[in-house]
Order: sequence, then C-alpha cells, then structure tokens
Amino acid sequence: MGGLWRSASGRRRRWAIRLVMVGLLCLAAGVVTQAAMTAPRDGTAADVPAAPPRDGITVATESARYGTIMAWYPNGSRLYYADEHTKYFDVDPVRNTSATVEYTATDTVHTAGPNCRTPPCARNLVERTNLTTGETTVIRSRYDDSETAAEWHDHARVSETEIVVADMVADQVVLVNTTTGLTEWRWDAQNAFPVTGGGPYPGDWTHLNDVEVLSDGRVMVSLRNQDQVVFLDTDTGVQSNWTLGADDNHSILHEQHNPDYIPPDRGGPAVLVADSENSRVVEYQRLDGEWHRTWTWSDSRMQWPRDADRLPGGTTLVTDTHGGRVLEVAPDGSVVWQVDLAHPYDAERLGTGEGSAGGPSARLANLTSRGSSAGDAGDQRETDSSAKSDRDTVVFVAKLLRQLVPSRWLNAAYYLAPIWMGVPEAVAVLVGVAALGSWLALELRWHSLPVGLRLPVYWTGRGSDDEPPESDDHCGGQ
Ligand SMILES: [Ca+2]
Ligand SMILES: [Ca+2]
Ligand SMILES: [Ca+2]
Repeated sequence: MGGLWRSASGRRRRWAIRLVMVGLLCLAAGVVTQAAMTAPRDGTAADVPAAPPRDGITVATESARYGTIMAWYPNGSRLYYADEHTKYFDVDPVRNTSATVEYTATDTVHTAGPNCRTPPCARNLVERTNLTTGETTVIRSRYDDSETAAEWHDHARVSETEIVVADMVADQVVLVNTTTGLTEWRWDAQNAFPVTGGGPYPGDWTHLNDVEVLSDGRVMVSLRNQDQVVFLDTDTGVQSNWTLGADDNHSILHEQHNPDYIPPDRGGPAVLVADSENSRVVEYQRLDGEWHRTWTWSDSRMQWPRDADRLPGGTTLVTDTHGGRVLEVAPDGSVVWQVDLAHPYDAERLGTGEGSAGGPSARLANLTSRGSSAGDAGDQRETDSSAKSDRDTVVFVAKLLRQLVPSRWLNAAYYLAPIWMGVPEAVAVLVGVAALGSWLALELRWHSLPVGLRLPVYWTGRGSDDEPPESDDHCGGQ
C-alpha cells in the first residue's frame, strides 16, 4: 500500500515538473518569437521605423549586423537611407549646410572566402552626402590589409581641404590634405603608450575610435582599449595631466566611445562620453586640475551606449547600441524622444552643431543624474501589453544576469547574436535551453534509459523499466 502511494506521489511530482518545464519553454519561446517578429529590421529603406516628431532632422548610423545611415524629417518620416557600405560610423553635420553630412564607413573586402586571406581586406572611407538629394562624394579612401580592427570610426573636418582621421588600423591620428592626399601631421599612440597595455598588439591594441579638434587648437583622442581620453598639444604631444581615465580603472571609464569636449564658455571644461562597458553615459567636469564626474545617466534597458551629444536646450541625444535605440534625455532625466534601431552607432541632430558643439555642461544646465537601479521607468520598449508581463519577468532575470556576467562577455555575445537578440531574449534562450536540458535529463533518469548523462557517456547495463530510488541522484552527478 505504502509503495503504491509513493508511486502515485512520484508520478504526480513528475507531471508537476513536466508542467513547469513546459511553462518555462513557452515563456522563453514567447519572448523570442515576439522579439523576432517585432524587431526593427532596417534591411531596406522601407524598414526604417518612423520616429516621433522632434525639432530638427535626426541622423543615425549603424555598424555591424546591418550597416546603414538614415535620417528623419522633424515630423518623424524618413528623409534618407543608404546601406552601400558594410558599416557606418561617426557622422557629422557639414557647416553652413542644412542637410549635408560627412561620415566614416568601412567596406569589408573578402577576396578569398569568409576570412580575408588575400589582401586587401577592408576599404575605409570618408564620404559626404547631401541627405536631400542623395548626392554622395568620396572625400578620402584607403585599403587596408588587415581584417581585425581595420576600420576608421571617426574623422573631423579641420578646414575646407583638411580632415583628421582616427586611424584605428595604425593606432594613429592623421591630419590629411584631402586635395593632395598628403599627410600634414601625425600622432602615433606608440609615442605615449606601451604596447603591453590596452588590447592585444598588433590586432586591436588601442581601438582608437574618436578624434576631435578643440577650439583652443588641441586634439582630443579616445583610446578605447586603454580606457582613456587624451588631450594632445599638436607640438608636444600628450598633456598627461589632462588625461581622463586610466587603463583598466573601470570606475572612471570602461572602453568608452565618442567623447565630446564642452569648453569653459559653455560651462566646461567638461567631457561628455558614452561609458560603453559600464552601460552608462557620463560627464566629467574639470575642477582644480582634476576630473570629477558631474552627471550619469542609465536605465534598465541601456546596454553598450556609444554616443552622447549635449544639445543646446540641455537635452542629451544618446545611442544605446545593444539597448537597440536612439533616445533623447531631458534635463530632469526623463526620456523625451526615442526610436528603436537594431544596432545604432552615432546620432546627430542637425542644426544643433556637431556632437555637443551647441550644448551646455551638465553643471551649467543643472542636469539630473539617473542610475540603473531596479524599478526605474526607463524601459519603454515593452509597449505590447500581450507580451509585457512575460518580458518584465525576463527583464528582471536579465538584470540578475548582468550582475553575474562581465559586461565585455555580454556585449561580445550581443554583437554576434541575431538582430532581434537583446538582453531579455538572451536570458529567454538561456532559460529555454536549461529547461529543455534538465527535462531531458530527468526523463532519462525516470525511465532508467541505458544512456546516462555522465561525461563521458557511459553504458549502465540496466535497460529495465525499474524506477530508481528517489534519493538516487545519478543525473549528471558522479
Ligand atoms: Ca566626427
Ligand atoms: Ca558625441
Ligand atoms: Ca553624435
């Protein structure tokens, strides 16, 4: 009698476990299906999402997954779209024009299979496009024989005939005459940094991803893999007492993108920067010869931001790459404008100056900081009520995952993942796989199948329908 009762109880327990597993699989499948069906695709011009209305034309670029450049009219409809290049990076408005931009882009040139074995491997470009007419001119281009980090992520215009290029391939900043093609000035990161620091040399040592010529004549450079923004005197090189950040001191900056300098006449000296691997945008103010963090913004969705521009009214235009959006943050920290994009790199609001060129410092504008504490109202993507509760649950798990998995690993996984894969979707896939694996293991154990889950796979030799004792923990154990 006791044996029969235990047997019935065991069956009920099994069915309860099966129901839980089915529930977990349905939850995971629901999250993934919903994301795959509603993800921004922008594989063609028709897929560019409409943006909410906002004063001024907004331009955005995307790199990886899809390489695109697109622009919206102030009413939110599409003004421009192009995807001729593999990747598009930093975009700048051209002075004295209303809708003309310059940008850097990279074409991956695969001449021998999926990996480049026969150079050239990459073609880097600076181009100028009239967004209204679509007329595009190549300002400068160069082939490179490497495939790893063989990209130009930024350039800045110095005069009608001169640009500086952030040459990530050579770990150099180069001032080039665009008429003659001749190099007029060059700064090499090896002048000031050991090749033992930063990323692996020579593959992706500095990841030199941003350059800006300041109004006082200095040059500001972002060395992503050194976690530093450096200031160059064009005669003497690095002004080391101005350096923001330190290699591997991730409390200040962690593999940043797109620093913008705000000069004293707009409340600086300050640097507004996308602190990418810390999943936040930050501003540092220079006070008494030292940098002090005066503003921070993040929310539960933000993951690997790569641009922040302070606009004249004190709002901040942000690209949140793995959060999948371009957004505008008001001085009080609320999100006042947002458009979903698959993989944005840089955004510009035309008519406001290049980057943060028209905006005040956070200190001058008295901006409100915002952290990434649980329960904030930042995640505005979950607007589909049918999927909202499922996604809320997974977002909660996602936050937990962020605490456990180093951001670099997480961001590397997102970089390679399908276009619809965000934080919640990644968690859903992990939960689904874990549930399926556990369920299979349990069924094998319950049915005493001859194949166990020990590694290496072994032969039990039992092959009967006998149920093992409840306490017999063979599943995956030793
Ligand atoms: Ca630029
Ligand atoms: Ca910027
Ligand atoms: Ca920008």
